[in-house]
Amino acid sequence: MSTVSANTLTDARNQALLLTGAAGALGRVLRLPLGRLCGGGQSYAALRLSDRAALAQPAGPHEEVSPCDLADRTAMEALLQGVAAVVHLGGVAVESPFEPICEANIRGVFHLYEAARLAGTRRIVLASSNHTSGCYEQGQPIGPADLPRPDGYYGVSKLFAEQMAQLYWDRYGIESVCLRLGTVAAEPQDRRALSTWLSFGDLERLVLAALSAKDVGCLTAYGVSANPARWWSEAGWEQLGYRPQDSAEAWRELVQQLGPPADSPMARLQGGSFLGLGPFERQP
Ligand code: 15L
Repeated sequence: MSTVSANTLTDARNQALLLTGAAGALGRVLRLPLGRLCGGGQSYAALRLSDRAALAQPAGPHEEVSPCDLADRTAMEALLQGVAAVVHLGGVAVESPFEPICEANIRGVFHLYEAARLAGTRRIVLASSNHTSGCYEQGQPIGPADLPRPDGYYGVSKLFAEQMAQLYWDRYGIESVCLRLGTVAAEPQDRRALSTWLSFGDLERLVLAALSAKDVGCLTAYGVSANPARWWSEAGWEQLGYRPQDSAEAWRELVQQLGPPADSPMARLQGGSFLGLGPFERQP
């Protein structure tokens, strides 16, 4: 597949970096660091912020606010115009009934990749999730090459997104980095998070690495801090240049007793509390 030429790199400086889900918890963390890549001769001309919900802060210098519903194909095509790269955080972020997941995470990702293809967007950094493999036992080491074992519709939708990323790389040369994020939070809150925690600082390092690494093609990596108790492999980190700097271990004494009862699937399986959600459909 083609690599980015010097010409197209020049073009990126006249184009926008798009952040979807900008009003959400992760969007609020990433807005500032992504903004530093934009304007004043930086990598991109502007940071385009998009969400269905209103943003807490109005647009600053080199920021554009473009509200958009992922389920609206026409609006998505307009949103991607002039966009060189995307950090896609938008969509449903928790286990939910199928219909809203279908609209935002399945139809929405189709709209995103189609709009990116039409606009000539070159790279998408996708917030995938550890819930693609949430039915593995806690403690079992796994990596992106292992068989997916989603723990719900949300996990399935993230696997759909990862496969769309592969398809649009293989067929159309759009690069993607699919980040199977762990528990992004200011601090670990329970025993599971001693393994799954991704600090805000490491999230920032990971996303910036995923945007700037050369020739990634289509790459999937887990997103987790340097927790000694983590279950997920480092596969892909070297290629991205991601080196986590934080560790959940400092919170062990405080949180190791916190969590669901030991005999429940929520304590046994990697997906944690998501295993306690659903089925949402009619009972037999
Ligand atoms: C996720 O993918 C979710 O978006 C987030 O709400 C957390 O539940 C996180 O995973 C996690 O597994 O802790």
